[in-house]
Amino acid sequence: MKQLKLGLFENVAANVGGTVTWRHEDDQRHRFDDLRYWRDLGEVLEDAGFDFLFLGDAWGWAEIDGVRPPVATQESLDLPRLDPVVVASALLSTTRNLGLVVTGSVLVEPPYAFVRRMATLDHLSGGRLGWNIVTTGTAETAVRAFGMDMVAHDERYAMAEEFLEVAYAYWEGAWEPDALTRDKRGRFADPAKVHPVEHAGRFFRSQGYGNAPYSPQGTPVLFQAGASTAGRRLAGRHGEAVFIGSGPAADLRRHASAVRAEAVAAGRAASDVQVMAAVSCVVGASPGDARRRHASVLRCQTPEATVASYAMFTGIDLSAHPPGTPMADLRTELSRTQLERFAGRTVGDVLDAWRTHGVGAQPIVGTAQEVADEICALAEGADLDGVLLSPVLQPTSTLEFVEEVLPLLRARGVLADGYRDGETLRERLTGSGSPVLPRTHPAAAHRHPRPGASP
Ligand code: FMN
Repeated sequence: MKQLKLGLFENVAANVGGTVTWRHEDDQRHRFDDLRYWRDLGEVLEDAGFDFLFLGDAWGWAEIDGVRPPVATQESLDLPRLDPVVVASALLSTTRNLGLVVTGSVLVEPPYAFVRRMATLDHLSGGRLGWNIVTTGTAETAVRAFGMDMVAHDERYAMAEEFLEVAYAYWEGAWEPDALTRDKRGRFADPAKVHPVEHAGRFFRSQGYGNAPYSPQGTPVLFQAGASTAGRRLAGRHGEAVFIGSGPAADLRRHASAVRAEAVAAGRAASDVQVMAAVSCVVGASPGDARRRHASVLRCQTPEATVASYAMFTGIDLSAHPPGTPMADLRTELSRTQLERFAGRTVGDVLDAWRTHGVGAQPIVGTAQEVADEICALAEGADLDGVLLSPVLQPTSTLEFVEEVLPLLRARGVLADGYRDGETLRERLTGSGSPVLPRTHPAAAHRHPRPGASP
């Protein structure tokens, strides 16, 4: 069995992934705005040898037919939420090895400012930055806040393609890696190695010089999680670590090979994409103890919060449809994944499933041994390169995993014993031996001298 990469999924908010857990006595996410909470979590992850902390993000909020349901605020389903980039920066000085992966939307902000922010984090972290490219789950409300018109689902992916072109032009092409000489008796930078960027496309225009010089990884490690046809295409073309959500191993295996096939179709190697799935667990001293603990989490959910939470991701009010309605009858321009993953099921089934795990993975509930067995079976069955732990309760579930499950996975050789060789997140995650993207990646076409150009 492959040795798995390990990340942790979190959001800078009081709840994560569409379920309500902040009320639970063992949950600390209500401290999402407390620096100490984040630093403690970063230390736990670094000590345990996690490859990265992944901070999800969204800009929008829940609405049902244009009205924000009070339950969304009462239960903190969506807001308040803080900026993951700032939280990641706060962890730079308290971690040395942990990768920091931040979510950034291609929909609401033009590339130029975003590119500098990412490069800054990559410089200051010594090449530990990853970017989770999202077209934005809660697009319909987010665009209003930014004074924009709604962009349809597949158009958002076309925007993502173009956003990436602009970003690569600045990250890879604006400053050559050796442009800065910092020679006190000579020059600071070599003008021959600093290039203007010209981009005029359908969605973005940008002309100028890059603010930030070439960073340790050039382009941050590219994470992606889109599950629709357009999403998989983007993942296959650009993604280096791709999340394929959760579900039965056979479904995940199909999804994983579809993403790898997209990579090959784009001229990359199947192994250029690390395919990862989300896992969640509730660990108990016995199976009965684990079930009791899981029941205590489920008691925090209410039917109103479940309906509002599903609407937040899809814009669909499930309470307006009889429970027997096939999900295939419903449509969305928001997250298609959250509709398509329930193909063949009814509205009633989905309300039930959403109450137990929201957008995330159905938790594995059992003893540490059982959880380790299931993770191994899933990873092997789906041919995964890694897993993204989505803790049910924070930090309780993370600590349980670290103390009880991690040693079992290490003993089986499924997880590396500490950090892998390499200074940068890319080297550790991909094992490529290089901190920058390979020549087969579309970003590399923006480097100087341009491939095929005379020297
Ligand atoms: N979408 C976001 O807008 N923000 C996130 O932080 C985010 N994190 C995700 C993490 C994981 C593990 C997964 C599986 C998905 C995540 N998504 C997030 C959703 C995807 O980026 C994508 O928008 C969603 O799967 C819908 O895909 P589609 O538009 O291709 O249907």
